Amino acid sequence: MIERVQHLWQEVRDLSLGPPPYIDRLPSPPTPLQFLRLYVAPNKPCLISAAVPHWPALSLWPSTAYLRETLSSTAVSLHLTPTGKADALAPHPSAALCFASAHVEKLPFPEALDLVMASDLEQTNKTVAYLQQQNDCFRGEYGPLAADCEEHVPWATEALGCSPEAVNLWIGNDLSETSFHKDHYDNLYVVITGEKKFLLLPPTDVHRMYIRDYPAAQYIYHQVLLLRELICVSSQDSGEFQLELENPIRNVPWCSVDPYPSPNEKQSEIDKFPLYFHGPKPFEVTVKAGEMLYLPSMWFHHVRQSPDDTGLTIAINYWYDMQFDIKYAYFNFLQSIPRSLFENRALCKTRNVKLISDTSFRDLPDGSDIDVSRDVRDSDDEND
Ligand SMILES: O=C(O)CCC(=O)C(=O)O
Repeated sequence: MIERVQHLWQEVRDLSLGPPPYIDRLPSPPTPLQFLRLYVAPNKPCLISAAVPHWPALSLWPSTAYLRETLSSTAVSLHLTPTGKADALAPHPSAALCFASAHVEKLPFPEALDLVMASDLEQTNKTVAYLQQQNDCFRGEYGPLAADCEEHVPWATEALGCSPEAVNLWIGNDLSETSFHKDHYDNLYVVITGEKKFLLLPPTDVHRMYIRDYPAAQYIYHQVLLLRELICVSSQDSGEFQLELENPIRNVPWCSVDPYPSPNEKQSEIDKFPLYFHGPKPFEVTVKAGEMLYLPSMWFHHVRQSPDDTGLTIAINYWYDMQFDIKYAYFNFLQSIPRSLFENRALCKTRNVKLISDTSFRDLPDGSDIDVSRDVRDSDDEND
């Protein structure tokens, strides 16, 4: 069985995706037809370079003064954690690992931004703040910024035949990280300032994510009122986080793999998750200011970020409802094959996993006149 599943991982790379870590790079937005044919239908990611040159956000948002003034009387949702990892696995005293969500606090934007910028993992009161809320927050909480971007991505809306279900804003810094997961949306992700680094695995690689059930928990931040003082007095004893399991217990199926384990945990993580660490490399892409990533539905993604000169990374993304079509049915079938059927053999076999074809570039389909190149800029060996 493992051989057949490995063959599947490889065949999608050979036939359609190309060799990791590269994805296609387009110099400018595709036409709706090109987008549909070359990327949506094959469920294949791409990076678009000059994606939104006309957006005022590109010149306005790198100024925190502009953001503070425009949102001076707006309340926004701030996610707080002691680690920078929300919606991620965390150790809990009464359960080995749980699925931990952030403490969410609604604050006036200028105070919330101060807390993002004051995020610190070095001090005794470790607190990381990330401005995000995946509930269409851009069109809700951030309404005063609406004129700085477009309401939708016109060529994507035409190709996909619907308007975005949600538009979300993300303001953070390098301390915030998003763990491996997948979404039931076609995602058009635009970075406005700073950079985002995505690791991507196609849905065919589902067994390599070691999805397991974890009990849901939430960080509770005590003495929240003192958060405001944290901005001014950084050494203030400002409270602490507790991780509370939901009662009654609710299990969340979540990816178990951390692709960047600490040096002293690296070997044990490799031993626990050999299908990930010994299988084909993930696709890697760094999305820079003004660029847009098309992240197809059901692709597993892990996200890290690095800030601009002001210390912030700002991004906006458009979630379009996915089609629950034959690909979804195939995915469910594949996922229903228990990993235990091949896991033990995989321990020894996967060390030899290698792509059959090592071609670095494949021809585009006949008749395509789209200007596309493989994105070689971001390859590195971090995941070796
Ligand atoms: O930017 C991030 O931190 C996460 C983005 C993400 O997971 C998404 O757009 O689905």
